[in-house]
Order: sequence, then C-alpha cells, then structure tokens
Amino acid sequence: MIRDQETLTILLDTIGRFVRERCVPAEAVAADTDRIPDDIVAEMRRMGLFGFAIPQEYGGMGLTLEEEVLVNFELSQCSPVFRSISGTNNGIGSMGIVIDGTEEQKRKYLPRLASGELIGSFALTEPGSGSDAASLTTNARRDGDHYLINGTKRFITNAPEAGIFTLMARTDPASKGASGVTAFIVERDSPGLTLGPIDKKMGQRGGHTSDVIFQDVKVPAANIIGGKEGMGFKTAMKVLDKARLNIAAVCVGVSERMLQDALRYALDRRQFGQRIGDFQLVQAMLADCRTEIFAARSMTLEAARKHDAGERIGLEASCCKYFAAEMCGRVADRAVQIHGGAGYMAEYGIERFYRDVRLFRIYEGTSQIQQLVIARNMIKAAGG
Ligand code: COS
Repeated sequence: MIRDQETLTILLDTIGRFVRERCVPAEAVAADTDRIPDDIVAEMRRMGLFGFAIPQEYGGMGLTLEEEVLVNFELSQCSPVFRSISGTNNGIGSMGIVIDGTEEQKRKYLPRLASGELIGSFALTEPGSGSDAASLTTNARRDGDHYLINGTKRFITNAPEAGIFTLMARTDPASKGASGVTAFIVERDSPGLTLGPIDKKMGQRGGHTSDVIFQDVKVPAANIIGGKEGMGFKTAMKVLDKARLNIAAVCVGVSERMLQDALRYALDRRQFGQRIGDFQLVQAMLADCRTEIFAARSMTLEAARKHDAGERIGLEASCCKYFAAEMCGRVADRAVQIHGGAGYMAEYGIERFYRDVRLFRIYEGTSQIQQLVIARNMIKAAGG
C-alpha cells in the first residue's frame, strides 16, 4: 500500500541519488577495508535509513511493506553491504520487538534502533542448528526474576556492531522442538556475552558476522519478547516471513545494478567489428535478465500488497525469496559472462557482485527451505 505517492517519490529519489553518488563510488573501498566508511553510515542515520520499517510512534518512518520493498529496490543498487548495515534494524534485528514485543520493550528499544544509535541483531542459528532451527540448544534457565543463558550462536549478521540481540533460546529443557523456544532481548554489554572473531566470508566484505557466545548471561524475565515463554519460535518465523520478502526486494535491486553494468559493457565493448551488444547471443542474455528481474519485481510487490491488506504471506514470501535469490544468481552469472575476461578481474567489480549475491540463496532460509515452506503450505491448504 502506498500512502502518499508524492512523499514516497521524494524518498526514493533521495535514496537513488545517495546510492549513485555516495555508495557506488565507495564500493571498492568498503570491500578492500572490510568496512563501510563512517561518513556513509552517519549519512544513512541522518536520512532515517535505520528505521524506515519501524513504526512512526517509535521514531521510525513506519513504511508499509510495499513502500519498504520499493525502498529496498533502490537501496540495493550497489554492493549489498551498504543495505546490510541498516538491514537488521529494519528487519530481523527489530521486527521481533515490533511484531510481538510488549509496549515497554517497544518504547525502550525501538527509538534507538530507528535512529541507528543502536544496532539490532538476530541470533537464531547455532553450530548444530541451521535449517533445522527448532532444534536449537542454547538454553535459558529461570532463576528468580531473571534467566541464565548458555550456548553459542553462529554466523550472526552485524553481531560485531550490535547493541542488542533478539535471541532464541530453549526455556523448556524437556522439549526438543519449537514449543520450548523463547525469544529474549539481550543487551551486548551483559556480563558473560562475548563475540568470536569476525568471520572470513566469500563475499559481502564490509558486512560482518561472528559467533555470539553466552556463558551464564543474566537476562531479566522482563526481556522475554511478548512476556510469555514458548512463543519464540513463532516470533522468529513471523520475523523471517517479512525478512524473506525484503531479501527478495534486495535481490531485485542488486540484479538491476548488475544488468545495468552488463548492458553498459555490452554497448562499449567491440569485437568482430561491432558492439558485442549487437550480437544476438549477448542480447539473449540481456533479455533473460530483464525478463526475470521484471518477474521477481512484480511478484515481490504483489506479495507486499497482500501483506498490507492484512493477509498472511508466509507462502508468498518464500516463493519470492526462492525465485528472486535464484534469479539473482543467474543474472550475476550472465553479467560476468557478458563481461568476458574482464568479468573475472577484480577491477571491473562484477566478480565482487557474483560472490556477494551467492549468499542470497543461503541466508534467511536456503532455497531448499523455501521450497519446503511453499510445499508444506500447499499441502496444509489442501487439508493434508
Ligand atoms: N508464522 C507463524 N508461525 C509459524 C510459522 C510462520 N511463518 N511457521 C511455522 N510456525 C509455527 C507452526 O505453526 C508451529 O506451531 P504449532 O506447533 O503451534 O502449530 C511451529 O511454528 C513449528 O513449526 P513447524 O512444525 O513448521 O517447524 P519445523 O521445525 O518443521 O521447521 C522450518 C520449520 C524448516 C520452516 C524452519 O525451521 C525454518 O524456517 N528453517 C530455516 C531457518 C532460517 O531461515 N534460518 C536462517 C537464519 S536466521 S537469519
């Protein structure tokens, strides 16, 4: 749902200009130094980009999901790490509190997340629990008016920058599955909470992940998201429904950028006495990219509108994430191919995108998990 087209157009134009003028020229430096320049992060804060998905009454822009998706189309037309630094605040690092938090939790944390003063992070994955998220073993044992938390979380996006974690831990040791999981807000400076070294990744340099280790970390019972034990897995899944749609939007944005670069190269590069873009085999690759991006863009907007109309979109979000992430991989592959030998060289940047986008088919649920969610929803709807 678009509430005010004029205001939204101004916002999207401003973000587009920021991406082209500030982020694109800093892509190589962010990758080489493994850090997004501080002045760019500060500018993102000033622009409100850390809180566009957080409700207005808690200091954010309160965008609808359709508006949010449109913002992500724009914001992602550069190295995905630039979106990633604010991505957790607008997504998995704040949405647990937005969707299921108590009023007190919302008031305490959301304004600081919206301003970017605080970075939020989502701690679900563990060394022994990835796709099978409900099997997590980090445990939270009640001790009076607080809990003692022990366990290790793995590959946690923005953990090195985070001020708070949405942590999924098992409060019912007798349960093995989803029902014994509770979501907590854990502050970074809690005694006993330490971080592992920053992970060395295939791509997305400038964005950081690490282990988060809990050793008898004392967390007040008041920090249970929603105030009730046993609801944490459902909170995590609701967060992921929305997050997956936004990853689909990010895939569309990055794909647009890779296609722009490939098209420009196809029009500049000459072989056999003409522009390579005049060859039909190159045109076929360009056309396949344009068609698939159009499809992913359309389905992502359609799912966002459905959400804004109050409908559940678990199935649609998985369809979009699955299709858009796989599509993005194909676009990256064709973009490298169109660049030929130059596509393999670091100086052209397209090989960096090729490595960066590989993550989309894996994180926030692999393509195989999306297939499983889609099929399960179909079977359930059919009464099976
Ligand atoms: N919204 C609300 N509730 C949901 C839900 C959703 N989208 N999906 C599942 N639930 C509920 C179910 O209804 C069920 O509750 P009841 O027992 O009361 O019916 C409970 O959660 C458990 O669901 P389910 O039985 O489907 O859980 P499974 O263990 O079979 O696993 C998958 C579900 C595989 C889909 C889940 O573990 C998953 O998404 N894994 C991937 C994790 C992931 O994306 N990790 C990325 C890292 S985090 S960035």
